[in-house]
Amino acid sequence: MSQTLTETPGHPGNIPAVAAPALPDPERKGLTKKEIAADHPTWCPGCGDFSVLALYFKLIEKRKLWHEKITTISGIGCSSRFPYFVQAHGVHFIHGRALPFASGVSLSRPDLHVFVFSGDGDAFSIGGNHFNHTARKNIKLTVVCMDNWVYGLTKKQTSPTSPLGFKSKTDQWGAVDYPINPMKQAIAAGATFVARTTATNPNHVLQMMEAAMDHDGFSFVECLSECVEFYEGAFDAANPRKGGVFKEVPKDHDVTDEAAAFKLAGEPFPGSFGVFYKVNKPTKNAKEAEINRGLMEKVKGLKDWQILQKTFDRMK
Ligand SMILES: Cc1ncc(C[n+]2csc(CCOP(=O)(O)OP(=O)(O)O)c2C)c(N)n1
Ligand code: SF4
Ligand SMILES: [Mg+2]
Repeated sequence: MSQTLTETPGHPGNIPAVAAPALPDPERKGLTKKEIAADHPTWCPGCGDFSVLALYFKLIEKRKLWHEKITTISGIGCSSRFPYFVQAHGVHFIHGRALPFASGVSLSRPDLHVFVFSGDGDAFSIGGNHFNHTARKNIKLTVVCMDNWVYGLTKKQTSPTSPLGFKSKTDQWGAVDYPINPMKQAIAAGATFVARTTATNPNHVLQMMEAAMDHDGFSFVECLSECVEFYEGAFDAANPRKGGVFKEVPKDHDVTDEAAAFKLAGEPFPGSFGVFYKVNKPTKNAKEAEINRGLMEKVKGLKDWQILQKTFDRMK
């Protein structure tokens, strides 16, 4: 992966990062899978989501993310059941609204790793607006979209990523609406880290989640995750065990080149897997922290009630 990171024109580069990831403490043991697993997942046997959960546990184990340093947030959907199965802080929030909640957590707690697990419907249908705005604000958090090209939880409706012609309960004669391309959507919205993986390649999923977590900004990972119940075989063409092809992003791809990333995103299915786009840009977290530092400087030495009094005095 090319790592020629650039500063985006027009953005000052002097705003310090505020993200303070948990540092491994040699005195403290990392969590075991038994300690991280909260409940038995209620997904259908064979669902791709199992793999993503197992790899999240692996990531937590590998990076020694203790309970109090991670938060797992989701909306509603089969994929969004995720936080139930993780023994750490987490929220199974409203359908499509995981990102506003996660933004609040990220902005107020820079010491936490904030992960959002969503489905294609949750992220790009009802939550599409939030997706665009969270991305453009470059809020530090990681979104893993478990894309199965269908609404699984509600038993087979067309989703915004369902391909043309897909027969579902809402499109009995086949889908007629052009699908969203999550990778193009993320790049266009302003995400500063955009990657693609598939649940059938565990090492790659872990690699992408780890790289996303380490990115200081809004990171997005599209993870193909098969719904064996309502869209069986959807991703066979990307699975070498089913006669498909798993092709990694070319070694010479420049991850800072937006046009090149767009080109990769436009490849016909199964396309490429890996990091398509990654640039460094000041986060909203850093910018707000800077404003707060300036304001705190102005009221230095004052007690809380005196700060409040000043506010009331200004209103006179
Ligand atoms: C406000 C609201 N609207 C609609 C629903 C019904 N609903 C629940 S999950 C879902 C779609 C799930 O699809 P997706 O996000 O792709 O997740 P999957 O189940 O496929 O993992 C819908 C429409 C809801 N729970 N709340
Ligand atoms: S309905 Fe589909 S997405 Fe939901 S648990 Fe079953 S296989 Fe997974
Ligand atoms: Mg879905």
